[in-house]
Amino acid sequence: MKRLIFATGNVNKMLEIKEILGELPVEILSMKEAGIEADIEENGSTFEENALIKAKEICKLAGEMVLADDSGLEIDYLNGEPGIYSARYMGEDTSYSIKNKNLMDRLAGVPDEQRTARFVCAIAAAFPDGRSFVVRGTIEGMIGYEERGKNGFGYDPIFYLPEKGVSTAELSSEEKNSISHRGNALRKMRELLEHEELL
Ligand code: ITT
Repeated sequence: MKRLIFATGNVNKMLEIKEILGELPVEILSMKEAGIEADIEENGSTFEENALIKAKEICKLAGEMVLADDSGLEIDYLNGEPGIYSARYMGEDTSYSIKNKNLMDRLAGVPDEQRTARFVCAIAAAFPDGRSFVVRGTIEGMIGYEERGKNGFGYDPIFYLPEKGVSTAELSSEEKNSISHRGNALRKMRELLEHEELL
């Protein structure tokens, strides 16, 4: 079976990725499982650039097909913050309960219609022959007034889906994957790879 290395150090992302790409006829490995250790500087200015940087650098080290995810939360009232800095917002080691509370504090008094936000996910693929591809998936929602739910990770407890009346941390992993930014981007990437006969 072909191998596919996913260039992420985020275990929660990796769980979602394995669930979504699970039925593909490839063996999906995390960097750790592939025995690759690297700390890549994400110095691009868009999600797409950062995903491509991660995929290409790990592809050079691995010598085989690599996929990478760069994702984050864009809050319209905060001009798109934390955006590509979502993991680094308030420091990588700061807990998400503190980050989530801080974002809700910055939106104190802001009415529902101005609390719009989206999760964005760029997925890049890089091949040893130099070819690369990148796709984007999004999910629209709003920032809530309290943390709700224990599933998911990161900013999920404050990201609400108004039409469902729940946060993405209240969804099961199947429900989240079927509508999420990462699910949407991974399904696009899967179609692209199948169409290009790269799997
Ligand atoms: P890798 O670079 O190793 O993949 P990372 O966690 O540093 O891991 P990113 O740079 O892509 O990944 O940052 C993504 C951050 O955006 C992530 O740490 C969360 O804070 C947030 N995020 C992305 N997808 C999310 C999701 O589905 N639910 C909640 N928060 C999410």
